[in-house]
Amino acid sequence: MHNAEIAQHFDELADLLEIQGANPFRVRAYRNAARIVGDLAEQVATVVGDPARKLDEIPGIGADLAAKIATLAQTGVLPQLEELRQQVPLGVLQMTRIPGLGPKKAAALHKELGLTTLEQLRAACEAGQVAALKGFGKKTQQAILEGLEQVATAGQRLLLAEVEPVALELVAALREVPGVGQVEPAGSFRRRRESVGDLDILVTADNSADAMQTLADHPRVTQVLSRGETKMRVRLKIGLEMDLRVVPKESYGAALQYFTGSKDHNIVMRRRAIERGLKLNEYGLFRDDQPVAGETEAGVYAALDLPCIPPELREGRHEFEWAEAGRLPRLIEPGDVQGDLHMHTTASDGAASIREMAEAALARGLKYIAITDHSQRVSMANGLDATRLRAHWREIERVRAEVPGIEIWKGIECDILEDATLDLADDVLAEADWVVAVLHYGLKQPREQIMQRLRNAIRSPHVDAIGHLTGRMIGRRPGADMDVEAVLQELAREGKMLEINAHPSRLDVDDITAARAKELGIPLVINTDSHAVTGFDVLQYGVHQARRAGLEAADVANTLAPDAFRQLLQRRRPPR
Ligand code: DGT
Ligand code: CA
Ligand code: CA
Repeated sequence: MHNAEIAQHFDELADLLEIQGANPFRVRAYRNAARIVGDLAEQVATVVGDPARKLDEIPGIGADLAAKIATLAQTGVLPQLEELRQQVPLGVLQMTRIPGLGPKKAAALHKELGLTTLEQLRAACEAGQVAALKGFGKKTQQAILEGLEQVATAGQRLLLAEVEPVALELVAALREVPGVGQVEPAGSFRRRRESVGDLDILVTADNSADAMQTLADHPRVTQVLSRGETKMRVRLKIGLEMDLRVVPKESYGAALQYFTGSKDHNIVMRRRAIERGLKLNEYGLFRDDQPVAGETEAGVYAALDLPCIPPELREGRHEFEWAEAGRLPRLIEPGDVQGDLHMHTTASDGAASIREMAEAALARGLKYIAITDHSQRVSMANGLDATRLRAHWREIERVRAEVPGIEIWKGIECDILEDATLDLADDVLAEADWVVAVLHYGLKQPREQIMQRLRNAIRSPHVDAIGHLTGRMIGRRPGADMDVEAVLQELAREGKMLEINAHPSRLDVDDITAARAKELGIPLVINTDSHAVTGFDVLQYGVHQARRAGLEAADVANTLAPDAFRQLLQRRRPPR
């Protein structure tokens, strides 16, 4: 069982417990467990199977959690979860997936109105029963109706990071099949979109039967939905469907190009072919039925007078215009990043000490980090008040001597409060090396209030950057309502930086906003928001998002060496 699946089990456990009104600390413990396991690079199931290893050696995993993980990995089930599933109707759990409807509200709907399915919920909304409930009202009822619509049409997209381990495993299995040549994931997965609607894998083989049989028999596959000569569709255990396409070697490049998409990108490709008297399809590029290109993807692009456009840019946005002008960006790569400016320690809700985080960052080749624990408002995460923060910073100064080779900056993730003030006083913030300001609470405030909060934060002389701007959770919760363009204008005017939070369920800001920020000359910073030493692994997802935005290393401030970054920061800071 993969980490992502184990994490899903713990998340469901937390949801179900919360619906039942369990102790919030217990609920939180499982949410943390889900995050810790989900963030791990190493597969915990492997550790379970290794007699020389112990699960509770992994930071953040205690004895109780270790036992549960072992049970899950060995038996595939968690008895406690099975029991809770019996007690809470599935429909009530599904209600918690509706944007704006958390476990508490879902529990109320169940308890007060006896609702057990989404259908019943819709009917109750339409009958006005939900609006009449205490704590709901007309607005909430309308929001639920819209949310129901969203859930129905959204299908089941999974996060890229959830799909990735399974995709790589399937690719590896297919590569083992005799007679199979190339194996490559295509579609949104290859374009590194933040979520994947279905997985597309392409293989070359003279004979498709063995590859198809391997997939049909694979433990990650639950059901074969259809099977033809060259195409097979299966359902994966993680709850996603997958297309396997088998193509001959001479069509590989054309097929890879075609099935990588996006559709919008391919429309332009086909038009370019027609303009040149050619025909482009998944079999190749043809002139009067004679192949002109098709074996390699680069060959297809070259025949259409284009450089091979990186998959992350193939969204039919600016990539052709850039390619035509010879201005395709040299996209940033994970190895370009030298610093990480958003992370937590045991001082707030992280699992590792300052020293452990610094050593882990150093081991990954980083040259500087900012420790940014939570500020006091986030009491659930043990946020720091001025006194604790100053003590924490003194501790950072002490640890600096213990971990040479990496700069450790005194930072803070400072909440922008609901009343648009900052969570810590100016004299405290003034002592920080790095302040990242964020919205955590009141994300549903009206747009004007959200804008007021952001404007105040950006205008504070002590704030260096805005972190996870919108507060969205991909597929689970929309971000705060804001005028993104006005926020960017404000950032540009005030000379502040903007974070691309690399956590796979945040990826905030998204690619479109990051691209616009680049146009406005706003320096971006890609941060992992690590809560454990393994949290650094998500950096790649932030880099993918940056690549989709067309960013080069020069657009991302934390690709700078420590001195250069510090200078940039000083230059941009207003006199205090
Ligand atoms: P997804 O699965 O929603 O995350 O997004 P994609 O881009 O992987 O979309 P998918 O799986 O429907 O199709 C894979 C690629 O196949 C798509 O990016 C472009 C290519 N394609 C080209 N023409 C068509 C078409 O007419 N229909 C479909 N379904 N795909 C097409
Ligand atoms: Ca797809
Ligand atoms: Ca597909």
